[in-house]
Amino acid sequence: MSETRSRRLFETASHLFPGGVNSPVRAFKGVGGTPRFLVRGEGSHVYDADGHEYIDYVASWGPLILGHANPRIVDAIEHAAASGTSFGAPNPYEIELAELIRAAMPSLEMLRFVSSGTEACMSALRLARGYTQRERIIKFDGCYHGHADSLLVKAGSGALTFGVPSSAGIPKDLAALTMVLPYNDAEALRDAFKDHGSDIACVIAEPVAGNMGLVLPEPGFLAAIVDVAHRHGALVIFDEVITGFRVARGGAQSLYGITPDLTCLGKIIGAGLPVGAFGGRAEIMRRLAPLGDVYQAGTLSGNPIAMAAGAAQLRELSSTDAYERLELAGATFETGLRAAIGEHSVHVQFNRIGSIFGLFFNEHRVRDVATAQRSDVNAYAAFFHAMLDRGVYLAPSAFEVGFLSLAHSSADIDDTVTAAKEALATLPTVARR
Ligand code: KE4
Repeated sequence: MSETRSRRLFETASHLFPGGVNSPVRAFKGVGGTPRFLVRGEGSHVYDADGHEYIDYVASWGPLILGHANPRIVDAIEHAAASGTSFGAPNPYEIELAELIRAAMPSLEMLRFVSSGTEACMSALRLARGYTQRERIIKFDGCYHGHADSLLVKAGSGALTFGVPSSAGIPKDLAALTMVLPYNDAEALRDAFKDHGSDIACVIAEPVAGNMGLVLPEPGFLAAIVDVAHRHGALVIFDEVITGFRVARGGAQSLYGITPDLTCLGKIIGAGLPVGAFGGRAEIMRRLAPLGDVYQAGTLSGNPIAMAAGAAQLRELSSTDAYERLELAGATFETGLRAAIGEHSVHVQFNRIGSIFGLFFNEHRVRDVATAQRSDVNAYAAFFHAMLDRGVYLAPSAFEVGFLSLAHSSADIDDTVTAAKEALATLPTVARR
């Protein structure tokens, strides 16, 4: 498959942007090869600069749950843009989107819009620290909450020691305030609170982990987070940037029946435009400026076009059977993929929740980042390219997830399964059963 124009564009981009990209994962470093420069999306398909067509399972990393260029969303954007692109002032669109969010996720008694998931998580963290007047935080290894300094931290030497920076440029004293524990390890969480409970402001968690591949919470884990944190006066922040309006209309908190104190959102609520949000109990949110003493602000927060796009998307999702259709698509996809995997003697862990799926080339069940990292990333890379060559665009990293949308047809799924059967057969370490 020729990638001439993508290659030329990547060459030019590499002189303009570090790594030729504006977000690292897009550079294909995890899978090798030339990133495809995409020029158009329509429904479940995307088209690259060389004219190749792909069935898209990246979906802009989650926002496009209705598919690309959905007519209702394009109309909403065009209509809002015709009245101006930004006011830097309150506008009715903010209210419309906020009410749609709150109707689906009532734990967000009050919320604040920002322009990315990073901003949402960074701001929620500051609010939790301000509200509790404590400085330590807990996150889980393998969970990603955007690139704020306190969250780009990895586990220190011992399981319960304090974090160390996982990026250059982060003050080690700041990183040391972040404790990083294994996901799905309630015992480690209890131990951390036993040792430092009175200093811990919050626990932030992806209620379903989507940044180490797809890792589901084990029974009792999410409830344990809330139980232990609250017993020590700490807040619980659910980072639902991926799961919000994805795994259910009310997000993972509704699916699992667990209510956090604060929730971070992004992706789907912006329908592909830059939107994040954080919200929760009103008494906590009222600590935010201009009411309270925790400062947070943003020039383009509540941007009218982004708000209109997000509201259009959430209105479409509020139709009665949207999540039933997403579950049906996910189940059909899973049946097909498992059949393809079953035809070969290859160790693949296929995980799915609703319209999110993950593939680990791994003999064992994956329950945390340690087990995830034992996956065969070379096998994933070979599979990725074999699928790309057959017109299927998966995440260019073994530690991301895939997304189905309401635009994916049964023909898309059939074609993907056919491609997977052929792709698996090309992997050097795989034999046909
Ligand atoms: P953004 O700042 O990228 O909008 O959101 C950060 C974020 C926060 N929380 C969760 C659970 C997230 O998954 C993300 C961002 N997700 C990645 C991919 N898994 C975005 C892709 C990228 O970094 O380019």
